[in-house]
Amino acid sequence: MARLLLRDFDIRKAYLDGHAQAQLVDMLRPILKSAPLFRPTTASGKEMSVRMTSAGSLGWVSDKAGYRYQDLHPKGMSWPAIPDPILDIWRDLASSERDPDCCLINYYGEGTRMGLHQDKDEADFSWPVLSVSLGDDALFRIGNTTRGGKTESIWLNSGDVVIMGGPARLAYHGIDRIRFSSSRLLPKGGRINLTLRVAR
Ligand code: MD3
Ligand code: FE
Repeated sequence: MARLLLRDFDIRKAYLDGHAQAQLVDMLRPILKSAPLFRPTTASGKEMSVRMTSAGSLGWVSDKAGYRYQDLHPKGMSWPAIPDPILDIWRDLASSERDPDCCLINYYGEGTRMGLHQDKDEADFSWPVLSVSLGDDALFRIGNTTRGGKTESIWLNSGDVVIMGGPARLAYHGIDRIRFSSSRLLPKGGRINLTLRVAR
């Protein structure tokens, strides 16, 4: 397992082996069944290309009323619990003090991207955010804590885990593109990204 530091982003290449990745995907199936993926709209009314849902006591939603964490899925059901093997990754790499209250699940189909943005909807930025990549390769772009300036890009592969703490926590970041069908982990292709967060 290689460890890479890029602008305070702590990247663990191949933290999860193939077996562990397949196990995580199996655990996500019932979650996606009880809390289906939805396509969020921005406050300006545009649909995002990524589809998402959450596990945990809180989930992230976005609609005409804005971005926020809330305790119910847009369709009204509670979010499913975060499976223990996912919490174990957080406890190993992010914090043994406190568990995350949100596991955001992003799904990238063919052609999906996520523009450069900051994650600022959480109450306390001193908690890190942890990301787990599953499925197709993704070109991840890292910027600065203010808009503009030079950026750096790195390919994230299935099984990679990234920890964003300290100065990286408020850095602009995004996904420029995925290499659709580059992985065989997900039968229909695409990429799942899990982000674990302390939202409140
Ligand atoms: C840096 N997700 O869900 S993961 C997001 O691959 C998000 O789905 C991307 O950006 C994805 O908000 C990137 C890496 C990541 C996640 C959260 C961060 C980087 C971050 C929070 C703060 C700083
Ligand atoms: Fe983000």
